[in-house]
Parts: sequence; structure tokens; C-alpha cells
Amino acid sequence: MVPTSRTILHVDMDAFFAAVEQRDHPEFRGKPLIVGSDPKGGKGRGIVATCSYEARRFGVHSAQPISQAWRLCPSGIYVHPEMDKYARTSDRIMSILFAFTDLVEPVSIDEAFLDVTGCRRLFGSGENIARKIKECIREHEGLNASVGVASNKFVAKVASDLQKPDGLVIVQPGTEKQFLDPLPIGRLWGVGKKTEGTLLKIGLSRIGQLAAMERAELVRRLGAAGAQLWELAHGIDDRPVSPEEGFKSVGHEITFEHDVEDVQVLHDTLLRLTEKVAQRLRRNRVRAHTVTVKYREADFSTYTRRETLREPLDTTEAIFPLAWKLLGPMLRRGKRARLLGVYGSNLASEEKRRQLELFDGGERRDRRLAGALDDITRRYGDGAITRAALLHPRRKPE
Ligand code: TTP
Ligand code: MG
Repeated sequence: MVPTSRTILHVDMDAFFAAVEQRDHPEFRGKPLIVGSDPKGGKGRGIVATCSYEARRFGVHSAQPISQAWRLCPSGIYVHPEMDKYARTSDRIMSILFAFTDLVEPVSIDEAFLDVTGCRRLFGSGENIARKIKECIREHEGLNASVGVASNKFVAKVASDLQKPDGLVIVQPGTEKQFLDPLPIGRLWGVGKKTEGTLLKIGLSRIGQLAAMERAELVRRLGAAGAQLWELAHGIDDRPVSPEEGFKSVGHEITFEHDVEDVQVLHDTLLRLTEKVAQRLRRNRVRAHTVTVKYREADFSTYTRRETLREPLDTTEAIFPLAWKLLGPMLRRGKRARLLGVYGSNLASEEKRRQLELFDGGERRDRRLAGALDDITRRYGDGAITRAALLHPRRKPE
């Protein structure tokens, strides 16, 4: 193995919305299930969000008019999407991924990249980590994920899609080109129907054929995009896995000097971490819809829990009680803590928020207090103030 190569995973859930419904309704299992708008006996005007693999055999697919799905598969079961449920499931799945590494870049509700280069020592090879992740998601969520393992994002993404459902495809470093060569050019990122047509016209249908072209020739025919396609076709993709992309996140974590058993120490540490996160959110003029707490035991068992809220938060007063609630179930008697972390993600900008104007008086008071404290810490440094009220059982709000 090339020592400098990265290990990137792409995780993508199988038939996500449909799989959640089949999990929750055993009577839907093994049947063609279509999640989308009301088909109204074939007169519906909406579209298919997704469908089970059983329905795909009839030619039904995402983004298809629901009326067409009805014609192809009149015996199918049609249900409405329940977005809240899928979002909650997605949160829990992302938490599972997050337990393996901080370098998680969620790309959509059911898909994420992970850079596990740094945690191979802790959790084993990329393949091992991929198997563990699949197992964990199946055990805790009753759902199947497909995973691709490769030395970069593009190849990992292609790999995760190749053996769906329940796929696991590993592309060893150095074999990227060999892996890509026989695949259709439509698999290249950035090749939509239009570019595909152009490429087919010049006789290119497989990635290997495109890779065999002179780079300059591709640039001449396709412009700047030609250079990028040439690189992808050669399995070259340097883009980092960036948790700050997609759902940007702000987080702080600490590894204790000595493993900690005292709940009061955990409480105070969590509070300090939360203060830092809240300050950074406010400094960046964003609020977090999602709060995540990460907890690692002395033996490296790692757990995370997160919750997504309709109203985004940026104050310690709001985030801390939630973080504390999330930490509770992770603490097990007789276990000592090695690491504790708090993260805010799924960020909303102040501008967006102002448009919504959703805030009540209580929250505004929190924000004024937070603003004053920020001034003081700016002038006197962190730790100038501790919030006594939060260090002791809270009084009932007036
Ligand atoms: P995908 O991962 O594209 O599809 P999928 O998970 O249903 O199936 P696959 O096994 O092929 O990955 O999208 C994830 C979810 O996003 C999907 O379950 C429903 C939703 N979605 C839409 O609502 N509309 C769309 O056009 C697509 C593509 C997805
Ligand atoms: Mg999917």
C-alpha cells in the first residue's frame, strides 16, 4: 500500500425513504413501494421521491412523474414522504459515522464522505471500517447502506454505487484507473446528458477511452471542464473531505489528561465546550440547527448523539441543556471518559434567520446576555466569567 494515500469512504443509503418505510411497516417489505405524491389513480401531477428496489424492476425511479409510475406499477404501494422521520433517521446515521471520525462531510440526507486515513490504527483498514459502519447502521437503524472505499472522493462515490443495494466495493490504491476504465462515461462527475451526448458523438462511451485522449485535445473540445474530466478519468481527485462544506459545522472537543469518572467534571467540561461553540457561532453570525455530542470511553468505544431543531441556536443557555440531555444516555456506570466534544452544524445564517423572524422574547433576552458576555471575554479572555447559574441546578425560569 502506498503510505501517502488517503482512505476515503462514501456511504449512501439504499432506497432511503422507501427503506425507512419498509422498516417501519413490515407489511411493505418485499413489495414494490413508491414514496411520493398522491398518484390519484393515475391522474396525480406530482413526482416519485424514491421507490423500493422491488418497484425499480417495473421501471419506476426517482423524479419520475407519479402518473407514469402508476402506469408502470399499478399494483405498487404508494405512500407520502414523512420528511421529519427521514431527517431524524439521517441524524442518527450521521452520528454513527461521526463516531468513527470527525472528518465526515454529509452530502445529502442519506449520503456522506468520510476521511478515515487518520483512524485506520484505531479501527482497522478502510474495508474493516466500511464493514463496521454497515453493520452498525443495520443493527441500530435496521437499514442497509452501500459503501465505496478508495483513495479519493470521486472513486469512492463511483464505488459505493456499483453494487447497490447492500454493496461494498473496495478500490485499492494504484488500481483506480483499471477500476474506472470499463465504466460508462456517464459515471464521471459533471457529465450530464448534454456532455454525454457530446462525448458519444466523438466516439467516447467508456471512461478508459476518455482517459486515453490527449488532455489538450479534451480541453480544446470541452473547454476547462475537459481538463477536470481528464483527471477524473485517470482516477485523480485531490478534493479534501470537508465537514465545513455541505452542512458547515463548528465544534470543540477535548481529550482528558486522565480518564474521567466524575460526572461533575463532565458537566463542567461540557459547559465550557458549549460556551466555545456558542461563541464561535455568534462570531460567525450563524446558528446551528443540529447539536451533536461526542463521547469516547477509556477503551475508545465512541458514541455520538445529535438532535436537529426547527429553531437554530447560538447561545450557551439554549445549547447546553440540549447537549447535557444528549450526553446523559451515553454515560454508563463504571465507565471512564476519555474524550468529550460538542458540535453545532446545519448552520443558518443571520440573514436567512432575520427573514424568518421566528424568535420569542425569552430567546432575545438570552442573546442580549450572550452579547454582553462576549464583550467581556473579548476584553478579558476566556474564563473571565463562568455562568454560575449553569453550574448549579437551574432555577425555574420566571
Ligand atoms: P438517493 O440516494 O439518490 O436514492 P435512494 O437512497 O432512494 O436510492 P439508492 O439506493 O439508489 O441510493 O436519494 C436519497 C433520498 O433522497 C431518496 O430516498 C429520496 C430523496 N430523493 C428525492 O426526494 N428526489 C430525488 O429526485 C432523488 C434522487 C432523491
Ligand atoms: Mg441513497
